[in-house]
Amino acid sequence: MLKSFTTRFLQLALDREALRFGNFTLKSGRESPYFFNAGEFSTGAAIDTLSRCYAEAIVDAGVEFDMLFGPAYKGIPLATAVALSLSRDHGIDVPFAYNRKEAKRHGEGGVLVGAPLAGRVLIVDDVISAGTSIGEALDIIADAGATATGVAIALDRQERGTEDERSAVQVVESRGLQVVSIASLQDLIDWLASHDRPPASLDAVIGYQQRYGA
Ligand code: OMP
Repeated sequence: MLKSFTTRFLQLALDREALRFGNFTLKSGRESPYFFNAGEFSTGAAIDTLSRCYAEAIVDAGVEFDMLFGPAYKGIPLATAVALSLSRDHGIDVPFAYNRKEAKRHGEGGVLVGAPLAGRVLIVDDVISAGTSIGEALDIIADAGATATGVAIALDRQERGTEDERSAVQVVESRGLQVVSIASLQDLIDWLASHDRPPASLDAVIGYQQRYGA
């Protein structure tokens, strides 16, 4: 049974064309029949619904954290909006921070913006495929002397790492971090299959899961 935040998120992703079907080359070099682009949640209403789904998934998972961190670039609006939703909808008011990709040499300087990184940090990002992006965020948090406690993502593509049989999420979990996702590839497949007329792309997505799924 899919959770309400999962189906609301998948419907929104489809409506906004944040979820597309076709032929896409991923960061890992794999050819994928689907692609998730969190940059398409680019209206007030869309980011409102999306951040509510993140906040519900985080609360549902019971993950414990002291603050949020949004890795540049896509994690920045996500962490900001999720902090807002956690406070407004769940009474959980936590600080948030994010990084710059280029260190600033004037003014306040540095690569970190927002609250000081401290305590248990929950990373908010868009998607995990093979897991390279998340490693950079873990390094930033460790360098600041804080502890990464988990990662909240919209979509877990549930793919094997390029050098590992386990999924990237499983590798992250083996490092002691809790991973919270609004939806997984399996959720996407189940949800598409539950439609009266499943899209033709469903077969290609299942084929991709068989080939690269963890
Ligand atoms: P990994 O670093 O391999 O986990 O891939 C995560 C990154 O891949 C994301 O931060 C995106 O830059 C990109 N990506 C998507 O945004 N959506 C997808 O559906 C797939 C990818 C990807 O290239 O794997």
